[in-house]
Amino acid sequence: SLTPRPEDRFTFGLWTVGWPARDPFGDATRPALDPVETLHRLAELGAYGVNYHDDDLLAVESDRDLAVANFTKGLADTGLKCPSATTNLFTHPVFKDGAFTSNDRDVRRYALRKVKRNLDLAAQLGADTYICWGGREGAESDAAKDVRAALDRYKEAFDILGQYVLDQGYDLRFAIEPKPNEPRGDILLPTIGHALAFIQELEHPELVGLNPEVGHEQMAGLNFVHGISQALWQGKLFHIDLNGQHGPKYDQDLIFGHGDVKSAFFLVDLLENGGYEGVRHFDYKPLRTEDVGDVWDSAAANMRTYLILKEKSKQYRADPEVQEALAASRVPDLTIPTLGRGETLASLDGDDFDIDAVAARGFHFTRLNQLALEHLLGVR
Ligand code: GLT
Ligand code: MN
Ligand code: MN
Ligand code: MN
Repeated sequence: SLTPRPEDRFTFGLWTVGWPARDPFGDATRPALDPVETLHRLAELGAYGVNYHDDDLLAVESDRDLAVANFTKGLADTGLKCPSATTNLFTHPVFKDGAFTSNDRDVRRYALRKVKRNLDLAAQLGADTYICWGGREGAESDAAKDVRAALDRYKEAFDILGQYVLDQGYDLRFAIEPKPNEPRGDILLPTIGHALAFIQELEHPELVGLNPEVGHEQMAGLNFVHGISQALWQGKLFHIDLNGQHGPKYDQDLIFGHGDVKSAFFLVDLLENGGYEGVRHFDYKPLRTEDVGDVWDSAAANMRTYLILKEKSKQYRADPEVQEALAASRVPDLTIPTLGRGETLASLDGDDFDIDAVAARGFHFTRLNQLALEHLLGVR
């Protein structure tokens, strides 16, 4: 069915629907949303949960304890869950040169303190994933940042915070969210690949994985489905930010599927069949042109699009012609180990191989791609 239900495990950041649409060139076009109202609206739409930045909770109530109490009551009243949380380490001017990697040591110390406080809150709200988007960790000039020192400090931060989580006995894992640029000219850990390599250098690599965002990899010109495949292969897909983007330009945060829809199709196919067990999280922005009512249409559109693509993926896989085309393209053959049981490299010496005949064999990928497209376009 195309009606979202909590079992579908769709979640939204409070800052997504709550974005008042202030951009670098213009003022807000919508009022700030009360997080508690957001909970009720999303629950009505069939969502499973929300996540938040510490500062989002304070959008309309500046007393932190009261804001948290209201939010906790809102979760209980609506039955929504809060599976992940994060700290805002980018809005306040103090973070203008980054947080964990600011050249200013006082800022680095403050950032750790702010995160520690929010790890406590995340644990209290029952979150199991702590997202770390280091949007301000970076530079505009190579003269400004000793990147190797910055990576030392980045590692230091995760080592300290990881140890804190272990010492407190919290059931929390960290998920790093890569992004190549914006707001910094160049951001550290710019892609899935950079972040995966970084994690291996940490004291507790098992506590740290990824929260890749569709648009962020596409801003770097990278194939998101390939990136997610590798994150899954390395056991590091802890969370995902679904949205849309049209190629390398500013971060568009479009509704899921409103960017590269073919990539979105193969992404849903992968998430549904590739062993991903986390929530289906949307990190998008309702267009600045939209009014307060349109915001909820846009939230619903994300979930509906996901469910449509899930349906399409099932039909695609169930189509006998697709199965035949996959076999003709030898897609399933790639799962067969290259050497047989008991074989060694030396076993290959005796292989009889007509290189010209094999080179002449086509892979028939065109047919396969066209079949996928036709399923997506609804003509099959
Ligand atoms: C910020 C960013 C998003 C991240 C958020 C999580 S922060 O809103 O633009 O991509 O997912 O920290
Ligand atoms: Mn984004
Ligand atoms: Mn964003
Ligand atoms: Mn994101």
